[in-house]
Amino acid sequence: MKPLRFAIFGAGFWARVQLAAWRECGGTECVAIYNRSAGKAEAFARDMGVPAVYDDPEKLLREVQPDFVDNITEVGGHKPLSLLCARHRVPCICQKPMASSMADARAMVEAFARTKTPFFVHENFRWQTPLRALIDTLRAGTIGAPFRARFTFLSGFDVWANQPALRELERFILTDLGVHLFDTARACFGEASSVYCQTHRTLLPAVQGENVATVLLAMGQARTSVILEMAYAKTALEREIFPQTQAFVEGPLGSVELGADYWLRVTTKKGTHSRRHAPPRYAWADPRYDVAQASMVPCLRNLLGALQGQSPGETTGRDNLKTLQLTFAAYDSAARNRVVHLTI
Ligand code: 89V
Repeated sequence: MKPLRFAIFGAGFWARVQLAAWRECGGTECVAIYNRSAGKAEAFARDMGVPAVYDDPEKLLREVQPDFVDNITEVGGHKPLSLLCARHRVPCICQKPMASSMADARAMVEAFARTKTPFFVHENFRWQTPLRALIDTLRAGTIGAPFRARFTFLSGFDVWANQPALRELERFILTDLGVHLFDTARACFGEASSVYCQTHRTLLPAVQGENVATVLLAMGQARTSVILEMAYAKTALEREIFPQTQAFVEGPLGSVELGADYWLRVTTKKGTHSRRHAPPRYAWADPRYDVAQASMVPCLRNLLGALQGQSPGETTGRDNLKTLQLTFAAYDSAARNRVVHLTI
């Protein structure tokens, strides 16, 4: 099969590793880069071996006619650049979070639907090696229909060093990290029928948005009680394990624990079975972001299969509306200190 020719929008921290992950997958060729600052795009093209540089995205689409675009800009670029792709009928993968409001996200999904153009969201947590092992274990029914689950992501890691724009976001942890956990919980348990959330801002004035959030959801047919704990905070932690998620899921037939260092422990009446699900180590990945950056490879493989028409993509724009709906419902709940009910 001929490699798909694609263009990257955005030349920041994630764009560099994402291009390396595309090359790891094979089957594509990056033919152009757009960034609103031409200097940054030129440096990217030089360092990463990309042949064409643009500071005008429309000109790129007209001249290069890529098979698809990977939109790896900050959230402010997601809506205008995705809509531009839809207008040109160029399939697009948009970085998470898809949009900063539900109305924007719906407008984006509808624009691609109207033009019958594929649209996906790059949502990679559900592709992390240990989280995929957890999802597979739950889907296999090993512990029965779970009645309760807890996902924990607590870290003092300086995420702002590589992504300074995150400091200015009015809404921070639920849109940057929460979307990943909502999406993973959906992959594990199905759709949510209610959300309750509390947030804290403990890093003001350096970080504008909420950096601590606790969410309680009722999910799926079993109305599983799902607790999401997240913090980028100066909590004194005995052990920093960024960017690992820990989880504990209870069901009528047993429990599954995802602990530090990728250990999955499945306990049933037969006893406890422990297995380590470490991510592959890639030379191009920043070791401090190991499990997160390694997950881009299976995530992109899944989206590439969909772009080639070979298999369904898991994280379509339309599917991702449900992840965003939870995210915005959580903000709504936190603002009004009330449970928000959703129709599944
Ligand atoms: O994907 C992300 O949003 C990254 C993380 C380290 C959480 O994976 O910031």
